Amino acid sequence: MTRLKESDICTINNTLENYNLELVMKTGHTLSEIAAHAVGLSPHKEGKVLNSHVVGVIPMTSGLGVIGGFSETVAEILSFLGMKAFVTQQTDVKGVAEALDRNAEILFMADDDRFIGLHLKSGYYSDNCEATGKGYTAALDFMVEGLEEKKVLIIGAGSVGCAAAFSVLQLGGSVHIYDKNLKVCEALAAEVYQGQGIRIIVEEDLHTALKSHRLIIDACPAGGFIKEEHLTTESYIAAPGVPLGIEDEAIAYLQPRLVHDPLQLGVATMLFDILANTD
Ligand code: 2YJ
Repeated sequence: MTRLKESDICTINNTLENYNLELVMKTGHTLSEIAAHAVGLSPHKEGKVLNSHVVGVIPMTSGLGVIGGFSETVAEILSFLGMKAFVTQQTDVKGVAEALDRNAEILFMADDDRFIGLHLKSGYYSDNCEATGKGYTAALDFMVEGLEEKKVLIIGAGSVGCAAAFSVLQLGGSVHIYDKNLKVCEALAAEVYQGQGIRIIVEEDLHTALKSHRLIIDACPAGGFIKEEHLTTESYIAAPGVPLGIEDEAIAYLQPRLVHDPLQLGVATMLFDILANTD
């Protein structure tokens, strides 16, 4: 899993409004609407669950430690979505206690392996990888006016890619998946077949797969492997992977049909996942 760097997230705070407008231009929907759709709420119903909650974001020092601006950026995204969000002064367990003392109803916290949002009263929690997979699938669904009966190439069969695969299936699309580790693709295909009786296609050659798909979810941490030769005016890419998997020369060409950010859509979907599953 990619560890975000300060440079990946340092501009988010000042660009949330612009990013929201960019999403509206590309998908027809706001950040809130995409996140709501990701968790199964119909478009424009997001206001129904969007009551302002007190959310504490707690910096975690374990492992590789605090990422400069990470907690602050998560809190900014949550505030942008209407929450009363704050970052605790204290870190780790002291930070949890501080958040409780300050009447937080929801906690957000991340170490090197997991990033969760926890609703204290119900015990319900949302995982960032799962939410990110759902959020980007919802963005792609809006970009192409529905994934039903459309085939989607998912690159990367980690937690984000697998969550995206289940979401694509739920929206009626068919899944083609590529991962340099063939075994993880085969494990996902077996799980889907056992659970749903649906066959997903495991792609064995990345170049061939890229050439033959127009709808792509790039959920892998490799940069720059999608080239202009793989793209047409019909290409749409939802790219949660950091760094972006598209080479610099191809980004301008694809820009109107590309959704990519390091944190916003994942955090927004975590929040809506919590709001949709708790009172
Ligand atoms: O509290 C802090 O500042 C740090 N402990 C944050 C660590 C953030 N975690 C990561 O970057 C993980 N690799 C997970 C990121 C998930 C983004 N999709």
